[in-house]
Amino acid sequence: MEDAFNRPPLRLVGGMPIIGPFAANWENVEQFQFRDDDLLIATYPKSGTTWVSKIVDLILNKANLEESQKCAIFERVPFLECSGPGVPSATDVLNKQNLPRVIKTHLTVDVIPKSFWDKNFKIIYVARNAKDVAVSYYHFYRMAYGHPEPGTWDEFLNSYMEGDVAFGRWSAHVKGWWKIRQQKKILYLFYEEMLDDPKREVEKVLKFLGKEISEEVMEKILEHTSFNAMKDNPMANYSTFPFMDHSISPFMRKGISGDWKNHFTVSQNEKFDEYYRAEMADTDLTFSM
Ligand code: PPS
Repeated sequence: MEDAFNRPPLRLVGGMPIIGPFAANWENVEQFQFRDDDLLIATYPKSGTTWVSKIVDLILNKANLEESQKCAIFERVPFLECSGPGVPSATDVLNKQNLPRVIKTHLTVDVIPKSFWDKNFKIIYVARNAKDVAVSYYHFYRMAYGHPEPGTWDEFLNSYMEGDVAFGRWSAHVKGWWKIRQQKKILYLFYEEMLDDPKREVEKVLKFLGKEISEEVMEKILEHTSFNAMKDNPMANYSTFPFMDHSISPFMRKGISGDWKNHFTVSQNEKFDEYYRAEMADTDLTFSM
C-alpha cells in the first residue's frame, strides 16, 4: 500500500493536482458548507499564508498572546483540504466549529466547494511573485514529504511551469482569484507589499474586517508577526506539524523578496520570463520581483 506521507504521487481533483493524502478526503471538501460569518484566507502555496493567518488571528483576539499560543496556527486556522492518516481532516474539524471560522485554502476558484458561490463571507487572498514562490515551493517540497520528490531545482522549475505541482499553475491561481475580486468580498494582498510596509498592510486587513485596535495592540501584532518572531515561535513555525523535516529546510526559511536571484540561472530566467509573459498576457495583475 502507498505510504500516504512518504512521497505519494499527486492526484487530480476537478482537473487540479493535489497531494495524495488530501485527495482521499476530496468528497468531503466538495460538499463543505461555507457560512456567511466565515473568513477565508486563500493563497497559492508559499505566498504568505501563515503570516497573514497569524496577523488575522492576533487581530481577532486583540493580540491576546496567551490565547493565540494555545495551539499551532494550523489548528487555529484549519486548512480546508488537509487530511491524511493520523491527521484529523479539516472538514471534520470545521464542521464541528460553532464560533466564526477562519479557514485556509490553496484551492483554485475552479475547484472551490460549490457553497462558496452561495455565501457572502470575506476572503483575504495573498499573492507572491512567481519566481520567489517557485524557490520557496522547491524547498518546501524537499522538506514536506507528503509531496512527490521535487527532483533537481531545474526539474522542479519545469514541473512548476507546467503546473505539475500541488495546486497547479501559479498563474491560473493568482489570475482566477484576481478575476473574481469584485464579484466577492476579497481583499487582495501582495507578499512584497507586506514586506515593504507591514503596518500599512495590517491596517488594510483591519479596515477590511471592520476592526479597530489601539496603537499598543498594533505594535504587539507587528512584533509577533515579524519573520524572526514567527521563526522562533513553535506555534507559528510548523515545528509541531508531522511529516516535515525542518533539518532539510525550515518552514520559515528566509522570508525575503528576490531570493530567486540566488537560484535561477541566466538561461532559466530567460526561459521563465518568456513563459511568464505568455501566461500573464491576458491580465492587468502585476507583481514586483
Ligand atoms: S504554506 O505552506 O503554503 O502555507 O506556506 P506560506 O505560509 O504561504 O509561505 C511560507 C513562506 O512565507 C514566509 N513567511 C514570512 N515571510 C516574511 N515574514 C513573515 N512573518 C513570514 N512568515 C512566513 C516563509 O518564510 C516562506 O517563504 P520562504 O521564501 O520559503 O522563506
